[in-house]
Amino acid sequence: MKRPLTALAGAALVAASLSVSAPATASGVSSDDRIQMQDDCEQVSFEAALGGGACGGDGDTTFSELVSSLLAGRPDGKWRMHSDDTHVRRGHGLHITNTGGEFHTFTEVSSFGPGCVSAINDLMGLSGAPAADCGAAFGDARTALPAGGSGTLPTAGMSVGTHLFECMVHPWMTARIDVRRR
Ligand SMILES: [Cu+2]
Repeated sequence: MKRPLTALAGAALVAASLSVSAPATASGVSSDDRIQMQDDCEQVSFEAALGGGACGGDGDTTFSELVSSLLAGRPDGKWRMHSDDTHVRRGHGLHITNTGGEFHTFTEVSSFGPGCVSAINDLMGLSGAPAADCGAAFGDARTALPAGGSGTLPTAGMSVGTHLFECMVHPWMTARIDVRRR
């Protein structure tokens, strides 16, 4: 477990550094469609494995339980993108809130694939290039969010049709959003 833990700690450091520049809360426009990035990290075990700041939530799933779920090929479903509605009217914003305890991203990808944390990819048996550019994904303050963070992704420039989004830390956290003309 040495190598995965080390790489995961690296991801936690990325998260910690990003939390310094946490984005401002969105304007709260009521027409925005809302998406929650959720997890269930248990703080003591996650921070023992990954370092302080890795889990700011009050979840119940221990670090080893999460790792076991990945190794078993059944990634824990409490790490997920939750949306009340999977379509958005073009022009409305996608209001994204990280209600979990870990750092997550809501990154558009052309197809679902590996994330940016090689240890997690390895645990899941994912190989190949990340599904999105990692620097851009982690650098987008609208969608790369520490625990409690929120941001708004505008849809005015998006094409009508289905768009795929993925957390570039936890690649099983995915969403399909249907952008509609009206
Ligand atoms: Cu995530």
